[in-house]
Amino acid sequence: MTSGKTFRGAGWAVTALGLTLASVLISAAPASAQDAAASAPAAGSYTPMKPTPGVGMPVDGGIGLQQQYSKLGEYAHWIHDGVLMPLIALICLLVLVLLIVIALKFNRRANPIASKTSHNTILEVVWTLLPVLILIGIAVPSIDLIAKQYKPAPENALTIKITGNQWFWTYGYPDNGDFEVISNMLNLPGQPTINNGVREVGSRPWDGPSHLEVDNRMVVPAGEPIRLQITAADVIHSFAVPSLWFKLDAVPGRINEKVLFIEKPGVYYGQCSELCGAKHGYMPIAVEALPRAQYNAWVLTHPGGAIDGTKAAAAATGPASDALPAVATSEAAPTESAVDAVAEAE
Ligand SMILES: [Cu+2]
Repeated sequence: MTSGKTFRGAGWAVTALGLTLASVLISAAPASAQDAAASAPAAGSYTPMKPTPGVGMPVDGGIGLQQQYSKLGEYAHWIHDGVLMPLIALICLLVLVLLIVIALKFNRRANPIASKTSHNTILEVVWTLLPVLILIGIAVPSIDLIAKQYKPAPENALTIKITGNQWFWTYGYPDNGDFEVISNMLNLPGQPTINNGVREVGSRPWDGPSHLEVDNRMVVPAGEPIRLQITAADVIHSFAVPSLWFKLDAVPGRINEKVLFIEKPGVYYGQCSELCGAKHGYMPIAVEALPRAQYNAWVLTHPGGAIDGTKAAAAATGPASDALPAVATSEAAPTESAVDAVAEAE
């Protein structure tokens, strides 16, 4: 009994000494280091989002533009469907009616003696003015759209650097610790391998359509302007996502810049749209827009990933493998609750 008590007493003494030492060390540490420790973000987590069928992707039998998920896209969609198509349809109908009237009323049998009229002032004024007015009606919203498309991003916008390569995309995040994501098309079951070492489409619950889904998506925050800077490493490619009204050429030795604004979270698919070689048809684009908090968590899953200059504790000490940063996450089998959470978020 006595020895037990002594042992326990010694234990307390050691604990107390340890606590004292720790408090001395903490109080001796510089204040900034303490602040950094307190505000250091926890290690990130990420389960890829399951795309909604028909959203941000082509649909079977679709003939119009894809449903738009950006303000600019909605405006352009309205110009196309609300202004241009009705005008073209009306002009075509008018020409068709005139052709039918002429064919029936002024043929040799119905109208044996041809008119010798060569001038009609009112008619000439009308057929000159009417096309001018139509063209002005088209030019006003068109020029407005062009101006809006080239409006630069606000100063504090997140910058993402996109590089086209033969035949994959890389996405750099200079504002978030300058890590890079390499994005390859998933292989197609039962068909020749397109990308060695990349899994097959359909092997994960969040996989989207074949030919469009990739191993590592370009993840972005939704509801805020993003500055996309686009270039290429070898030949000219083109970064195009139809449902986000976004298409910009990726030219070697040159940086093209354009603002991307995605209204709501989701997965949006596109393809390289500049003939760039043998596997041009196999370098799709998958953009995953997440709420800011989830985007931040995704950033922190990457070694070197940082939010506002603060690196994640786990990520900073993680393996120094920048080549395929998201592989570990995407290869891990998702827990049931994680999949449910993604499903609920939709
Ligand atoms: Cu390409």
